[in-house]
Amino acid sequence: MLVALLLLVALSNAVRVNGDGGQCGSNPTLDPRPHSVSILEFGAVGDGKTLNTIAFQNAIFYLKSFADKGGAQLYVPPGKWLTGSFNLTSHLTLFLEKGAVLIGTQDPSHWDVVEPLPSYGRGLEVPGGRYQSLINGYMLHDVVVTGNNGTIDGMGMVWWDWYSTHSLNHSRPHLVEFVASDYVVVSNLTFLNAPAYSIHPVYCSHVHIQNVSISTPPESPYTVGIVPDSSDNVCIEDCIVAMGFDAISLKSGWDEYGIAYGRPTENVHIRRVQLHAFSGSALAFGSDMSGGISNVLVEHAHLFNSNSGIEFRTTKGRGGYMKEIVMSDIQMENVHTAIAATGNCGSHPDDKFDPNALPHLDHITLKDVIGTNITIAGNLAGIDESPFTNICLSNITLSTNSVSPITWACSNVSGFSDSVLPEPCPELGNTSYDSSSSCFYLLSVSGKTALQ
Ligand SMILES: *[C@@H]1O[C@H](CO)[C@@H](O)[C@H](O)[C@H]1NC(C)=O
Ligand SMILES: *[C@@H]1O[C@H](CO)[C@@H](O)[C@H](O)[C@H]1NC(C)=O
Ligand SMILES: *[C@@H]1O[C@H](CO)[C@@H](O)[C@H](O)[C@H]1NC(C)=O
Ligand SMILES: *[C@@H]1O[C@H](CO)[C@@H](O)[C@H](O)[C@H]1NC(C)=O
Ligand SMILES: *[C@@H]1O[C@H](CO)[C@@H](O)[C@H](O)[C@H]1NC(C)=O
Ligand SMILES: *[C@@H]1O[C@H](CO)[C@@H](O)[C@H](O)[C@H]1NC(C)=O
Ligand SMILES: *[C@@H]1O[C@H](CO)[C@@H](O)[C@H](O)[C@H]1NC(C)=O
Ligand SMILES: *[C@@H]1O[C@H](CO)[C@@H](O)[C@H](O)[C@H]1NC(C)=O
Ligand SMILES: CC(=O)N[C@H]1CO[C@H](CO)[C@@H](O)[C@@H]1O
Repeated sequence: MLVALLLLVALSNAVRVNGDGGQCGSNPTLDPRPHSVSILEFGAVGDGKTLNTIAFQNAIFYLKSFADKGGAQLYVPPGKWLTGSFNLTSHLTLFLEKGAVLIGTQDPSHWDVVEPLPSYGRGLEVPGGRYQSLINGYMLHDVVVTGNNGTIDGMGMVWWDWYSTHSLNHSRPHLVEFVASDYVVVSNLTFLNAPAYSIHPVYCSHVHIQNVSISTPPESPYTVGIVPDSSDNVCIEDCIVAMGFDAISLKSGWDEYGIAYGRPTENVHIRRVQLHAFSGSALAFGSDMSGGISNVLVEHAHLFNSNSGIEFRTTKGRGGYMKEIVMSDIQMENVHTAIAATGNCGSHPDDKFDPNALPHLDHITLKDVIGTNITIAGNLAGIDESPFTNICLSNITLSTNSVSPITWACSNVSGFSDSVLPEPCPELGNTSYDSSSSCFYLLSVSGKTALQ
């Protein structure tokens, strides 16, 4: 009897996101949900004018009852579906058909205000609460946001204006946010005009972001594409991201709040991505990294038309670490600074931060990189009391455009290099890379174990 009961419980928790969700080793196999309803059945009108928030909330409330029956799909047909923020539920697939555009309302009163994230202690831009994202998942399990190239358009223009004119009452919302959730898939969609971030998994495990296209205009202030934040087992693959600020940015909390929360971003695999970051970095680490960032593998990335290609940002007071990060097969074009690291970047949430909480940057490997039209090859500025260590560069050729007389600038860093052009600063040595055991360590990311 007891055994049968346990079995039933196990079955009813059947994971619909099968395979190794969050790992790039194999595709997540998405079993079709046994039930599907259309948003039309909840009175939604796709005319771009009718506000459909209640229809989405009601549909999802109804679909909650299928959570223990294998889950359900909410189908959104072609049309322009104006909505305010809504919450998803577990064992749900939100499917946007080709020609379906989910449009975020520009009326802030239709965006709920929620508590700040504990690892940040306050809103990022304005102290206190923050606007909830357009689409939210809170403590969910097995959720898929996908489609046949449907679109989620945040209509961020008004938010960018409010940000720039300091008229925001709360920090800007994101497009899709998952908090404390696992087995999450976001795929086959286009994301446009995010007010702030486009996809933000925070305190999540097993997140798979695949084949999405994300963009905001170059002038949009501090808009970011994908932000894995205090999350682990994350795979990002086959994505095209073009943003005003950073394309992909890994984070893990802010100063004393992030240190206290103590949840790192780790075991992240990023591959086959095209990243364009107008005023920020194509691939950024930090500056909010107080919970630590480690075990990250980036492969086959094309970084172009960006202010920086790869950038590590931190500052005193952050604590935490950025370590065991390997990037290989990187192609860069039209990038101002190819590789940047700074130990003096970013502000503090309040005056309660501990200035003696020093961040550590260690064991960063970058290899097989080719770049054209680069202005500065590397600008690495570590922290006096906590120098950046074991930066390993190998087989890197950056063609610089002679706009700047400086190709490398280094302080408070040390490392190794082999076959790097232009020749790096003496701090990075020119020892044979192969003979330096400090460049070798075991990296185990998403099913891949590699001696780097
Ligand atoms: C959505 O979830 C948040 C918790 O993340 C909650 O505060 C809010 O009330 C929920 N909104 C609705 C409409 O259920
Ligand atoms: C990527 O998504 C588009 C629709 O957005 C789809 O047509 C295409 O087959 C997808 N590619 C892969 C590899 O899944
Ligand atoms: C996906 O939709 C966007 C517009 O929302 C369009 O620009 C893009 O070409 C489409 N991609 C594919 C593969 O159909
Ligand atoms: C901020 O709040 C004030 C006072 O409630 C309101 O008049 C203003 O429209 C709000 N601004 C935004 C951008 O929501
Ligand atoms: C993306 O779309 C393609 C083509 O329809 C489909 O084969 C694939 O399973 C989808 N992938 C995901 C992760 O939804
Ligand atoms: C070189 O890159 C810069 C951006 O760093 C860009 O403004 C410029 O147009 C590029 N030059 C060429 C020839 O592509
Ligand atoms: C050096 O990197 C290039 C790609 O930038 C790659 O094609 C080549 O095979 C690498 N050489 C070695 C010796 O690994
Ligand atoms: C790098 O190598 C050159 C000669 O190959 C040598 O003169 C120079 O001192 C070396 N620099 C370092 C930092 O080892
Ligand atoms: C330990 C160390 O190398 N400290 C240096 C850090 O960078 C500053 C500015 O370049 C130098 O003045 C320190 O000597």
